[in-house]
Amino acid sequence: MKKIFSGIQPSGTLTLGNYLGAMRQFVQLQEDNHCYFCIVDQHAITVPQDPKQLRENSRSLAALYIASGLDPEKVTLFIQSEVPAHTELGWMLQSITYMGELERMTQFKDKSEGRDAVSSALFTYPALMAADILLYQTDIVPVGEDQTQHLELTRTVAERFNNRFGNVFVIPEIKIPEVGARIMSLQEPTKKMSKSDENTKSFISMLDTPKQMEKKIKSAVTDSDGIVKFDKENKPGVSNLMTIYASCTGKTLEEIEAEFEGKGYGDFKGAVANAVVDTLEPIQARYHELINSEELDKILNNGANKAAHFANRTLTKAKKKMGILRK
Ligand code: ATP
Ligand code: LTN
Repeated sequence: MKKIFSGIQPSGTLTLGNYLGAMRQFVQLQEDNHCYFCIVDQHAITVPQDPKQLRENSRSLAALYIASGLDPEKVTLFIQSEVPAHTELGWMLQSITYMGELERMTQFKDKSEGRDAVSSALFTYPALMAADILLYQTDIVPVGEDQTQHLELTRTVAERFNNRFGNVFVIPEIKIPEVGARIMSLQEPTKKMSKSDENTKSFISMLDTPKQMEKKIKSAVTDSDGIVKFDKENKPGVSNLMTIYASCTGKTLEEIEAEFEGKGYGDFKGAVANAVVDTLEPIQARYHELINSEELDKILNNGANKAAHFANRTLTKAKKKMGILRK
């Protein structure tokens, strides 16, 4: 069995992008792998968060993981801050990660742009992400395409540690879905759909009502051609809606082009909206059953205990090699 690790930030309600790019892969992987899925609240606080909202978002994210089909008997689901090994190893890895490497991270550049005060944690964020992954001797990290650069850095840092201090870490591989690895904003289709976007019309939240979803898709930016054709360069808006439709229905891009030949964007958008609602509605129903249940707390407590047990073993090995344990 392979080890799988992935994390999602509780920085808002998950979007359709998070679901199609990341979460949906998790559900498939749980069947024949050892899976660890984490709510990375310490990554979320690298930009300002309202404390009450953050607590709610973490709980809501846990409920969404389960509602999307993760079986708590099969996977270990936990909150990052409840397993202190993450920040401990994160600090150790910061000491072998270089400023130049962190300066090249595009997520840091995007998130720091235009802010007056940028936290030092936002800058060192990738070292904590590397710790998340490496603590579990992870073989595969399922993520959306935007995380490729962070994964490369994780591999570099793991190799550097192993070479300098002796073999401790498995070098992980990235896994990106074939369709849906990068869902774009509905309002600016050259930018990725993001849950922390100020313009709520730019994303579909996994908890939007069917009416809201329909409204957002109907007002998605397209072009004036009126032709449903996949062309990312010249028709980014239509291509994004086609990707969403393909991901939700399993149809190929060619099948979609044929289906809407001679029809306008009105029909097309209506079909996309129906497909999205059909995908998210069953998840929402399970979510509402779970969100206030004690079962959710039990799952998270159990998850943190299981994760800590495994993580501490790797942490101790790494500390010994680095010379920061007395014996
Ligand atoms: P934020 O907007 O707060 O930065 P985010 O939604 O971009 O958050 P995360 O919560 O950290 O990012 O992402 C969780 C997972 O969802 C990651 O694997 C990421 O690659 C994936 N993901 C995020 N946005 C998209 C998207 N637009 N399309 C596909 N996958 C995505
Ligand atoms: N950096 C990721 C979130 C994240 C993550 C991880 C993903 C933190 N730790 C470990 C995979 C594995 C993001 O911004 N989407």
